[in-house]
Amino acid sequence: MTSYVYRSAQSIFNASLIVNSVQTAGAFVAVAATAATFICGPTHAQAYEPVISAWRVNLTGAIGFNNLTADVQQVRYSSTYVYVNSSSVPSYSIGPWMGSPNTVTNQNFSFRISRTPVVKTGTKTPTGLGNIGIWVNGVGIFNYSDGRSYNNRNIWHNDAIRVEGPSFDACGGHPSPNNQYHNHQNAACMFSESNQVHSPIVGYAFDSFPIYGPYAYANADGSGGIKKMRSGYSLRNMTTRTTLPNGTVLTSANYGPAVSATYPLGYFAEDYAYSATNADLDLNNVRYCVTPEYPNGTYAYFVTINEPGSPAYPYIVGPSFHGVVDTSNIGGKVTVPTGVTNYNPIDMDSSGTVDSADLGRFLTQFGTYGPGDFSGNGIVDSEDLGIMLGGF
Ligand SMILES: [Ca+2]
Ligand SMILES: [Ca+2]
Repeated sequence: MTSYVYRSAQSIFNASLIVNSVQTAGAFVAVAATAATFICGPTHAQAYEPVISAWRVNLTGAIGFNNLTADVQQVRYSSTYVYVNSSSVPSYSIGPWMGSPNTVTNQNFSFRISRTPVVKTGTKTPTGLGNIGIWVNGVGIFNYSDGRSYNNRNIWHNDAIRVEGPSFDACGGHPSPNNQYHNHQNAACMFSESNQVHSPIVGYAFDSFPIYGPYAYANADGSGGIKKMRSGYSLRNMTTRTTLPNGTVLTSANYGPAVSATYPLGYFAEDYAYSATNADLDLNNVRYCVTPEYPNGTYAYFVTINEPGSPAYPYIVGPSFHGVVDTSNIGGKVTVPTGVTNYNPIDMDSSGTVDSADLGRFLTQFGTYGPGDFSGNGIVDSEDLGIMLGGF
């Protein structure tokens, strides 16, 4: 049986040398699927943990905006951390950014994500300015804020989606003053959303908990089909800004502007109030639940939307982190220690070689989104098969 598998894989490999059209690659899948059915017995090697395999490593030399190297350049891991190097430039087309004087440059980021995230007890840590996490393609995630507040009093905080929204491109991103491309909301071009299947892991926050796209299992135990995760926040019913969402009555010096065409409801984060009624997620856009990648359950953030193209506050992560934040990620220049192991996305079962067992895992993802999307176009397809076969 083993030798049969070997020959099957070898014949697929040989065939790949002869033809490489997409149409023919489709035929490969049929052949490869046949091969996969002959793989017998359990594979002893384990799939990578999602925190290692979720990243979109650039295996094709893909370039993004201004010919900059795109996506994640390298993923390495130790027993405690996963280290991610990226440019913060996606491989999909970005821009223009109306009215923005900034451009996009390679940020040469180095971040680390813990393999064992820890829940923060007591008062949670607010998400700050700058990166609060990273998408799986290495692009930085910012929180709801644009860093400004009404009259600089740090009471009524501008909502970046409302205030900076005109400078966002069609992918919901724009560059910061230091020319870092980032999103305050769903990275709409990173993959195709489907309301029929559980969304993939789209990033990790700097407390090392995963971030999922908008659609998840209806119930936290994995039952009930698929539904869009509902934020608990909604706009407050008010015409003046004299109280905070928790009911605190402000002194007049700390009033915000009355609701108007210039300052419509939603202009400030404090225009929203949280209610657990009908919400799927907690104050920080988190719930503990079963996901495809974490069948035993995990705390997870969800990108929240009203509908595609319409983000819902608090959008991604926050206003505070659920877990203990790794402050070493501030600035994005984490030093990678010696003795770390390089992650090879094609060796899907982490056995050390690319072989038929990897092909079997790959085929289970075909036509979906997952770690087998080596090309980074959002779907596991024949191009990815070619990349895998090239590594045999
Ligand atoms: Ca392998
Ligand atoms: Ca692909």
